[in-house]
Amino acid sequence: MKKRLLLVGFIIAALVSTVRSEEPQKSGNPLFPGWYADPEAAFFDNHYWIFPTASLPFDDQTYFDCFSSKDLVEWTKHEKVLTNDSIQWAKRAMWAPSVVYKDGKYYFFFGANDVHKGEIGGIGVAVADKPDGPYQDLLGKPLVNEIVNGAQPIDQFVFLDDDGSYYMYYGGWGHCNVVKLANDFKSLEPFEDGSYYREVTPKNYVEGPFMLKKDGKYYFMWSEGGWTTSNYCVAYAISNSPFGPFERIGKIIEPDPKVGMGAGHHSVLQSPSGKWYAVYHRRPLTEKDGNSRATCIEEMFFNADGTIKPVRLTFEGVDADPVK
Ligand code: FUB
Repeated sequence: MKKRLLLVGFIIAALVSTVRSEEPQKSGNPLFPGWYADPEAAFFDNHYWIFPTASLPFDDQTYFDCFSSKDLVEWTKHEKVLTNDSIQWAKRAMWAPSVVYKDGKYYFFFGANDVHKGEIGGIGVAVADKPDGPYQDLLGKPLVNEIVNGAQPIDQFVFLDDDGSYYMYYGGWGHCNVVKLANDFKSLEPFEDGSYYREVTPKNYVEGPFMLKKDGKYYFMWSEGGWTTSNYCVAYAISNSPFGPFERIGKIIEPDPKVGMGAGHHSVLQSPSGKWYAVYHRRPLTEKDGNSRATCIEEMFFNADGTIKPVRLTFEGVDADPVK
């Protein structure tokens, strides 16, 4: 009898472990430990990458860490890939990376100094040979220092259009501008009408712009609400042009009082397998401090008419999506 019970127990344990090993591995949320905000997701060198803000008091935000993964589940931390030791004019508040690969180099755009009128700061650009740096200042000064159309020069996102044009969307304080980048990223290029800055601010825009082109349409996304509050969220528009107009369709990332609050400042990534992911930060329900922001990921889905389904906030995150 005892032997039979042992045998049954053994069979059940074997079955449970088989079922478990067939369950897909999940990323979990947050994706990695530590307070990290404004995550920019990218795919470089056959790895997934996330470049976030170190979510600390402004005076302590003098460096960037980044993270890489082969499957969205296991993440490797790369420490201090860019620090203000190599950006002489950046003193504090280094925020919200946007990183692009071009002609064998990686270009790391960032905001610094929480700049106000008459001060030095704004959007800078650094360059490296590898995604994990070390990055060095490209210009020795900000690329955009001035406040134009009321937009604080922060939260830049660099977008490559199909015709080879690099556009940079940026702006805090409720205003968003788009500029065209010169081929070497060392200056701005004028638009056809001779202007350098076009305001493209959609309704309710606060900061954190992101652009995605899919099926010939321009999907423009941004954050609304206050980043230290619980109502922070992401909304979007679809346009036929990179310059808009961007008619607000609705929210796609919202806080969930059962999962996390202050969910915003996101980016979107399509994996080699074709899945779409929204990478964003949120404040765990246990936290009150504005800087307690953690980087999370969810799968993102489009409706048949091209609109985006609201993203569901989860603790499980996404299934493993391995790259070779
Ligand atoms: O992380 C610093 C600032 O918080 C960003 O620039 C804003 O978008 C907000 O997320």
